Amino acid sequence: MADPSENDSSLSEKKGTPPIARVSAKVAHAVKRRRSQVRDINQLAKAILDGDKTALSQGITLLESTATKHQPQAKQLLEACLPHANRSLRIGITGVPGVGKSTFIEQFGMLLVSLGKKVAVLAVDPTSSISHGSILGDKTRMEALVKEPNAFIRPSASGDSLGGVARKTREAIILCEAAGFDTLLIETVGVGQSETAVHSMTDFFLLLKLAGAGDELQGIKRGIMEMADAIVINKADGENIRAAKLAKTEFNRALHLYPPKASGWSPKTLTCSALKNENIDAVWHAVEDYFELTRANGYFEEKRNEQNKFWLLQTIESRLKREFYEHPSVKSEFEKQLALLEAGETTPFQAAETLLRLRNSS
Ligand SMILES: Nc1nc2c(ncn2[C@@H]2O[C@H](COP(=O)(O)OP(=O)(O)OP(=O)(O)O)[C@@H](O)[C@H]2O)c(=O)[nH]1
Ligand SMILES: [Mg+2]
Repeated sequence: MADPSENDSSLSEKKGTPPIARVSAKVAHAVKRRRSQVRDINQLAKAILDGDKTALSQGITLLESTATKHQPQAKQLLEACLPHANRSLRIGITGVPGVGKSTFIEQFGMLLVSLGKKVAVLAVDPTSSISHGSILGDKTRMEALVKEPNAFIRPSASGDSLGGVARKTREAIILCEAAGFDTLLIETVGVGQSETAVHSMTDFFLLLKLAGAGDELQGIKRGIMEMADAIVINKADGENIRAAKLAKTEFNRALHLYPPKASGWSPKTLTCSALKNENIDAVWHAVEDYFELTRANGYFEEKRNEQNKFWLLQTIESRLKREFYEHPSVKSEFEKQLALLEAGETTPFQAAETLLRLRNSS
């Protein structure tokens, strides 16, 4: 006979009806909790699909959570939103600090909203774990956009690695699309590898530049020039107009030296003034032309497929890595192997082999 306390559960409360199965109170509690979580997540997903911005924020916060207990919920939310994703134009915007990204996004976003678009602004900023997200402080610089019902602005996820931050932004894209945002602006500051990460999750890559004193091409990373679908020289106003025009010519010339892009698109060079709200529409027209071309020639889909493949591999790699380092046997053996290595009693390869075998053995 089982311990009567085992029946002390909500599933066997009813007198007269025999319990279908004996369920311990602990298990019943866990089942109940899971059910309520499932319901909550379903509700959250539904609110997101209804375009509720508060729910969208909550959803992204859940995705960003590093707590183990949130992982299944985050996964469930993503799965609920995934069938409704993939429907937006994703535009990456990069440029060095001070180039005018926030000012530009404010104007560009407002233009898009006026054209009937629903605009979401996200960021990949590997430095944001220290500064708590540049967009957050920036919300003052996006005063009008912040107030727009058809705009959503989210500061960068924090994280200890660019890969982690980028993955979270990538997942936030899915939620924004499910919430009906059809134009996504993904900002990153031009440092480190973050441009590559943003490039791997966007359809169009826009590089904001400043006109200098004839040294426009100096200090610009070749890889970034190659990624750019448009180079926009900002702050083309006042005394700066002439220099901006010169810079435009110079960039244009430089771009012609690169081999043709797989997209069939020739990158455009433009000037604008985000501050004065001048020529912002020309930038949008270039983006529109790009989408028209790449949708017609199939490159749009091709690139998305490539990106999906990339993210599949990235996800597998990061999961395998985490599981490996969190494996109890690996954890306990790791320090020992390090000590052996330092003492010259093993080689890096041998130590790796030992640790990897531990992971496989269970
Ligand atoms: N003259 C002029 N100033 C501009 C223009 N766009 C931005 N600015 C000014 O440049 C400064 C930096 O602009 P931000 O929009 O904050 O630049 P950012 O690229 O977002 O900078 P970080 O967030 O630090 O990376 C601000 O003082 C803006 O007012 C422009 O088109 N013309
Ligand atoms: Mg900014």
